Amino acid sequence: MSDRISPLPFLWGAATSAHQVEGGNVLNDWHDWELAPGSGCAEPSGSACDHLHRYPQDIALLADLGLNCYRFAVEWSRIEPEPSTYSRRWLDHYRAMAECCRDHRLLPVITMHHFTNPRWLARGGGWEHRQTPERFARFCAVVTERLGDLAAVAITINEPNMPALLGYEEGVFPPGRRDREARLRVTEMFIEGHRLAVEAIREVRPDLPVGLALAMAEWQALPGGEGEVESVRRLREDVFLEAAGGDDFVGVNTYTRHRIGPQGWVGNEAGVEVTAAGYEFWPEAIGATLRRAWEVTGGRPLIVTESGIATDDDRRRVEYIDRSTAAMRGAMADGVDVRGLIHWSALDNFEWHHGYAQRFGLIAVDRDSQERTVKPSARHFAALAPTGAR
Ligand code: IFM
Repeated sequence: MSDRISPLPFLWGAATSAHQVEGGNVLNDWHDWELAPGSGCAEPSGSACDHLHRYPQDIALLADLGLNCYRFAVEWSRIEPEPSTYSRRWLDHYRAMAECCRDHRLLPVITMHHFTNPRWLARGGGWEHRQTPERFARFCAVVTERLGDLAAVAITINEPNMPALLGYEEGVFPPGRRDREARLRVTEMFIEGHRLAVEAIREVRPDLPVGLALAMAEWQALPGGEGEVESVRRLREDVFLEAAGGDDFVGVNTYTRHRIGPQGWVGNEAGVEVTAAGYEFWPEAIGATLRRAWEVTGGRPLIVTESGIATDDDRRRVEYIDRSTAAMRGAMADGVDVRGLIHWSALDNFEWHHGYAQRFGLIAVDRDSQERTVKPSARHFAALAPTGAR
């Protein structure tokens, strides 16, 4: 298999996704979901971080910190507002973002799909429709044709396991279904969409490293919970890791651990600190998830494509960064092939159905003025970059 990833330096950067930061993103299923009565969304995304207009400033801030990459997503619904009609204006916009990264010596890590779907696609059956994987691959080809020459890394689908679970079985993401069979079908469709997208991207740019980013947790079995861990992990993670075997890398998104007993998840452990996202402060999950991804994929190169913490106490973010970085380095010392660490998130942003209350950013964003303030944790994270990363 060709080694497309080794020419890159060790990636050290920060991430966002289109819908969470751009603002005015009104052509997709998430916009409709935010406004739907009974969806359970805390608030609409609205103008988000106005990154649509302020990306030059944001990219400059990340570059000034000394990071070497910026992971951002293109918004499918802007680029393909009607089936097979591709918007030159929006392709140019994302090309300009990638150019801006390059001008600032940041490598663009580009995500093709981060949770949102064009409205027309969602209304026509979304990821249950048999043509969706193919349509998605075509979209990826169009994006790669327009800006693939500037991209350093392409991520096909961010966390396909999350919309499958939260949108089709737990009903808190669009389309709000509670149907396990639908989740199983959609899981297969996401895997197919990823596979076709890898082929489509490689056809346009054969040397561009491409993979998916998976939401992973450290799963700990309590006595009697071993079988349950296997079964939960199978559908949530392993099927996707197995499907990623031929990719250039596997992206690991990792935040916390879950303890599992014979009846399933047992909740947070008393006495363990809980983050503003409601789960345990458990930075060491990064080591466990990297080892697991390494084992299941038979040793594919890995990139931590997301890791971070929701907190209003930036000192807790500093500790999270120190401990998670140490855990990642521990896995590397044991031979796990890790090629980068991308912090979630660059900016305080829209945290889906939870709204703006959970702040994951290295850079604070004032919700009224849109003023940016670099947090001490941002400088702390940047200072940990391996020598030669820039
Ligand atoms: O904000 C999300 C992101 O969109 C996907 N991964 C987890 C993050 C924090 O919850």
